[in-house]
Parts: sequence; C-alpha cells; structure tokens
Amino acid sequence: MDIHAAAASPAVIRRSDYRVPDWLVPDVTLDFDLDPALTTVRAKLAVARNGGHDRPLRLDGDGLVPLEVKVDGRSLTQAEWHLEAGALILPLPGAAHEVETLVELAPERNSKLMGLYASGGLLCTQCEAEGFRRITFFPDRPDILSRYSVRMAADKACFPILLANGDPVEQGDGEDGRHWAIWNDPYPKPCYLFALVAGDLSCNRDRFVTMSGRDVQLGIWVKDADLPRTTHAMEALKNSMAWDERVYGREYDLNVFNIVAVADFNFGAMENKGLNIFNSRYILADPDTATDIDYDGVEGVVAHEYFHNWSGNRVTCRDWFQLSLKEGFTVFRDQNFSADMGSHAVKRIEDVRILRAGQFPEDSGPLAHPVRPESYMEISNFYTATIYNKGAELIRMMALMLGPERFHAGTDLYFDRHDGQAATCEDFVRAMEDGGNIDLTQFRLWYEQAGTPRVRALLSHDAATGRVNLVLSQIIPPTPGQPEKRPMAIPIRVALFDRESRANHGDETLMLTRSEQRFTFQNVATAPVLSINRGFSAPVIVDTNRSQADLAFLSAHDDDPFARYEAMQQLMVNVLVGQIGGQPVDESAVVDAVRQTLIDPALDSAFVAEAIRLPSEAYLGDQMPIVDPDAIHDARDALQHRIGAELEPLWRDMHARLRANSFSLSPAAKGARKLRNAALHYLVASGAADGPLTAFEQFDSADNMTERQAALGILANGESPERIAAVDIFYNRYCADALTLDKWFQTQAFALHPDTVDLVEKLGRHKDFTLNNPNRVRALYGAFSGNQWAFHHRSGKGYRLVADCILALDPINPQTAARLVPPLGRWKRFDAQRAALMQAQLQRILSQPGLSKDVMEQVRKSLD
Ligand code: 0A1
Ligand code: ZN
Repeated sequence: MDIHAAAASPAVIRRSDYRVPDWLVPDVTLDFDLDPALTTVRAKLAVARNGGHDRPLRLDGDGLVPLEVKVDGRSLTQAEWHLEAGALILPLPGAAHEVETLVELAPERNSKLMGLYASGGLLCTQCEAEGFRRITFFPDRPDILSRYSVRMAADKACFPILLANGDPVEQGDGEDGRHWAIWNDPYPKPCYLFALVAGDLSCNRDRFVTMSGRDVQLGIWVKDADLPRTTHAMEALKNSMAWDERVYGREYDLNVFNIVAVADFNFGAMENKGLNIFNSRYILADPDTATDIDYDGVEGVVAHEYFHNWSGNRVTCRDWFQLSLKEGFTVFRDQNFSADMGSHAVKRIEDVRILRAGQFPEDSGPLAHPVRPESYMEISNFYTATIYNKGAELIRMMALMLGPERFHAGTDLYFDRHDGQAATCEDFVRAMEDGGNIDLTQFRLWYEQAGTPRVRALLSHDAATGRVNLVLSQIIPPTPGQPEKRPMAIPIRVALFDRESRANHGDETLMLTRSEQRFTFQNVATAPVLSINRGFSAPVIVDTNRSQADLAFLSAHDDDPFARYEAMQQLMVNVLVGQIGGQPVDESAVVDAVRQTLIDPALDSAFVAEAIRLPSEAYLGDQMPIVDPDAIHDARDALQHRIGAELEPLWRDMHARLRANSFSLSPAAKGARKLRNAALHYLVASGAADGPLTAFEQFDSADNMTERQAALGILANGESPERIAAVDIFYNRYCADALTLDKWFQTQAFALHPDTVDLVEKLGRHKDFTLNNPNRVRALYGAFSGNQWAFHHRSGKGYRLVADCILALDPINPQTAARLVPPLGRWKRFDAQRAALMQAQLQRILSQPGLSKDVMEQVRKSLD
C-alpha cells in the first residue's frame, strides 16, 4: 500500500478484536501547571503487568511529545522508548513499575475541544471518548480503571477556582500570584471520566442529604452574571438524586457534586465523575431567554448526566462498542424521570417524534449500524441516535416484557454484579435474564441487527364465529454489511375497540417472534377497531389495513394517549401522502378530527397541541419512496391553510383565551403556551388578514421566550413587514447573549420560506457567525440541513453551503464537522438530479487533502 492510500484509509477497529489490557494502571497522579498558552502535565502511573506476557507498555498519545520519561524514578534515554502512531512504547522488565512522563500543551490553541482546552476564559477538559490521550500518555481505553489524585496550579487572579473529580483535599498559595489545589477521587474510573476546570466562576451552592444520610455539597459553577439562570438546573439535580434513590435504589457516593457550564462544547454535556461539564445551553435558563423546550432540555440533560454516575461510571463500558450499555440505559432512565416530572403521555409522544426524526432516517441510510456496532473508524461518529435513542427503546422493550418488578430485579442484579467493573451489553442482557427470569436469546438480535423492522398487521373478523384474526408479519430491511436479517422478538401492545360502545376489549402484549404469526381473539361480536403498537411498545414501522374511519375513531376514542396521537398522525399522513402521490384522500376527516380534539374537555392542552400538529415535512418524506420536497411542502402548506381557515374562530378564541397573566413553569402553564402557539400557527396559516399583526403582538408582548420565539418562527415563514421588524428587534435585544443569539440564527435557518437558502448563505457571513463555537454552527447549518424544503432546494445551493461549512470546519473541529455530513448522505432517497448534486458535494469533500478521520469516515460511507 502506498503512503497516500494509507493516509486516505483510516484503520477499522473491530469489536471482535477486543483483548484484555496488557497492563493495568491502578493509580495515577497528575500534576498540572496550568496556563492557556503553555500547560505542563506531569503524570505518574503505577502500572501492573496483566497476565503472563512480555509485551511492552503502550501509552496512547495524540499530538504529545514526551519531554521526560522516567521508570521507577530513573530518566530514560531516547533509545529506551519510541513513539508509534502517537503512542509511547516502553519495554518494561518487571511485574509492576512507576512510569512518569512530562508533556506540554497549548490549551488556547485546541480548537477541537477535545482534551484540555480554553473556553471563554476558562480551562476545561473533555476526554470521552479519546480525549485523555491529548492530555497525557495513557492507555486510553475504558476498561482501565484507576484511582486519580490531581494537583493543579494556576494564576490565582485569572483562575481563582480549581476543580477536578472526586473530593477536594488541600489547597494553598504559591509564588508569583499562583495557587494550587489537590483533588482525590477514591473511585477507580476509566480515563474518559477524568476532568478538571480552572477559571473565574461563581457558584450556586446547595446540598442534598442522601438516603443513608450522607450530606452532599452541590455546586453549579458559571460566570457570575449567569448565576440567576441556574435555579432550574439545581432543582433538576436535586430531583434527579431523589428519583434515582426512589426508583433504582441508587445513592450518590461522593461528598461533592459539581457542574460547570462552558460555552464551547461539542455535545450536550459530560458525566465526568463528581464534576459534570455542560454545554451552557443545558444549564442556563430563565423565562426571558429559554423556551419550555429549553427548560425541559436542562432538566433532562442534568438528569442524564447525574444518572450516569451509576449507569456509566460505577458500571462503565468494557470497550466503545458497548457504548449503548451506558447511553441507551441512561437515556431510558432520563426519559422516565422526565415523564415522572411532567406528563407521561406527552413525553412519550415527544420521544417517539425524536426517534423518528433522528434515528429512523439513520437506520435506513448509509450510516445505519446496530445498537452494538461491529466496527468503526472514528468512535466520535458513533454517538448516534441509534446508540442513544434506539438503545433506550431496547431497554424499554425489556422493561415491558419483564414488568416493573422483574425489571427492577434485573437492574439491581446488574448494578450489584458489575459495580466497579467495565461491562458489556451482553452483561446487561444476562442480568435481565437472571434477575427477571426470562429468556432473551432471540431478543439479543436487537443489539446485532440494524434497520427499522416493518411490521404488517392484517385484521379480519368473522361475524359467524365471533373470532378475530390478527396476522402480524415482520420484515427487516437490508442495511450496510447486513443484507439478510433474521426475525426479531418484537413486543407489540394491541387492543381491540368496539365501534358502538367504544369499549376496549382488553390490552395485550403480543410477542411477534416469527416472520409471520397469527393471533386469535374470541367472542368479538362485531368487527372491532385495532389499536396497535400502543405506547410505541416497539421501535418499528407499522403498516395496517385500517381505514380513515378507523383512524378517526381511534383519534377520538383510543384510551392509550400515544395510540390516539398516532391515529391522528396517520390520518394526516394518509391525506398528505395521497395528495402528493396524485391520489387525493378526503381532507375533511382531518379537519373534523382536529376540531374534535380541540373541543374535547377531557384532554390536556399539551396533548392537544401534539395531536393537532401536522407531521413534519421530513417525516412525510420518510413515508415516500422518493422524497419530493416541493410537493410535500405545498401539500402540507395547503392542508395547514385549510385547517386554519375552517377552524379560524376556534384558533382565534383559543389564542385569546390561553393568554396567561403571569409566567409559570407548571405543566398546565406550559401546556397552555404550547397550545396557544399552535393556535397562532393555524391562525396565521388561515391567511386571516390580521394574522401577522397578531403574531407580532405576541412576539412583542410576550413575557417568555416560548411565545416570543414561536411568534418569530411563524413570522419568519411568511412575507410581511412584521417579519422584518421582529427579526431586527430580536437581534438587537439579544445579540449580547450567545445562547439567545443562537435562536436568532436557528429560527431563520428553520424558516419554511423560499428564500431560506439564500438567507442562510448570508447569515454564514454575518459578523456574529463563527465556526469556533459548535452551538453557533449547529444553530445555523445544523438547523438548515434539517429544513427539508430549504436544504433540498432544487438548485443544489443548500448542499454546496453545507459542504462548504464542512470543509471550512474540518480543520478546526472535525467532530462537529462530521456531524453535518449525514443529511448529504441521504441522496438515494431523492430524485436523480438532487442525488447527483448531493453526491458531487460529497465527492468534493472527499477530494480535500488532509481530511480528518471523522469526516472521512462519514463521507466515504455516505457515498457507498
Ligand atoms: N457521554 C456524554 C456524551 C458526550 C460524548 C462525547 C463528548 O465529547 C465530545 C461529549 C459528551 C453523554 O452521554 O452525555
Ligand atoms: Zn450519556
């Protein structure tokens, strides 16, 4: 292989290649002399040979140069070590040694935001998945668990606060205005959970007494001006701690728990032991700048990271192929927590919407992979909706099959059995089997096989015998590397409804385990209506032979809120897809169902708002063999207009009636805002002459961001003087606050407006746009690439814009650049012209010399 081919082809890491580590590292002492321009890191590792072998010690490194290497106190000469692909290789004679290294770092030049970096005057770290090797030489793999002692020294004026994992031990002043602190973490942990923060931070302090009486000091550290925006996060943290004790019997295990908010962060947040580091958008919230969705995001992410203390930290992953072990389970836990804090029905609807918007497309495209992947080139590319959200659905199915008591027996066993270990997905499934007394042999296929199963349901009724036959069949589509699939074990919750009495004949969970299976129900006098995949019991696509009348019935009478919502969505999908495909279906059923839902006094506002919302353009695209973005947009727009116009008095009345006198975060108040925004949406869609003015009034007079941003979004979709005014006012009011300015970029990039593509191009040159902040990049280009109509502009301009961004961003921040690739990879789903334009942009990216492994992997796979 010539050198170019080697450079162009990053190594593939395979699950089957896993070997136990050659050397263990029971203890680590780190000494940081911190400075943004030049930091030194001295590391002392106690290493122990693992088993009988004579292999050298290999310490991973990424961009590091050893300034000193010592073994048992003796400095080695350069002939005694060498570097191999960045790693330090040391032959060692004995069974145990102390290895010491010294390296230098330049945090202020670290734009990848992996390892030790500077953000807004702070120094902070991000080590998952492979960032620790950018800080010091170390066997950077999650199955090496070590006890850490960390000393940090820094300029006291610039960095008065010094934090690391575990508990604080000692601190003091040094010379030349410097000071130092020592932190110890008594719990052995993988290096991806290492963290430190240095900076000028203020603290929202609180405390939590655990179920065994341990007094835990809680701290949320932010810039002083942001302190008032941390109350919601603190409430969420205390609620999470109490919830994990109550529901899982899991108690916090250190004396302090700190959270730090940083402005520049590649993902949402990070569960470092005792020192969670957050993207500030998931900590800071106040009514003027955060929407209800943002508040829920803060609550959910604070909980997620906290829950990792058990599902991830106390029990960690053996290797990165097991990532869903911690992520799928922790998402499942945070979803249930959020449901308990608010509405179970609405939370389930939202979670399924997220799964369908992010994971289903992934699972049907070139980047599809199993929940437990078999191989990767760059692990950062595998922090996906499949690992997280589909992974959570797998846990949910097991919980359903076991029932609450046996499921908790399973999780207790899992935590007890594997506490302090690096475990596998298989370990989790086995704990479920042993603790819950169930055979999950076939269920394991969910971890192995990619692709969203399609379940077909055919119901027939025999009036003479009173028998109902339900034939369920399953097809799992081919995915990359997996042309053929075996039938899976799919739990499908069903109910049959009597059309006359509307009675539910009984809820049942059917286990579909074969390609095709018949289920029989007796004593059903008249043909019933089928409610299927209730609660979204399995992450599958269901095709049924239900009529629009059946769906209308369910949308009014199903007693499972998810199924009721789903019936309404399906009713709408059938109308829209029919129309786009040239086979019009009567729209009036949709209008009637919306009306019925609006006036049903038994329903709460948040549910109503979900139920009456039209499926997104992207979701409609997913229902079609070839996506036609223009036709989808036109059809959806027309239906929205009709619903708006026919029910105009209702929208007007609701919009006026749901106006609140004062701001509250109660579920009722949040539901009212959601429904009020939906009403405004339809009122404007109706074409009523006063629509834009009503939206502007809401924009202008709102005492909260939920209503203000919604009004801005509604105006941004149309053409009016109010639109221009609102965009300007918003900018002038919020341009000093980065998180809120992100909303300004995002709302415009999301706009369903024919000029969005040109506007995004302009916004990319705006003085406030920067490639150095991942939130800003996502706000503009991430939002834009999720705007199907705009991104897939027939000119191909949208593709070029995103490709330009990827190329410019890759040298700065490859992780964030790589996350912009997937929308371009969906070319097979579009017409030949668009497909060619998309492929051309992928080719253009691929031809760039020096491309990162991150972008290279995504682009190559996307071209296949
Ligand atoms: N474990 C975190 C996600 C995370 C992954 C990688 C990161 O590095 C850039 C950051 C965060 C979680 O699940 O919250
Ligand atoms: Zn996580």
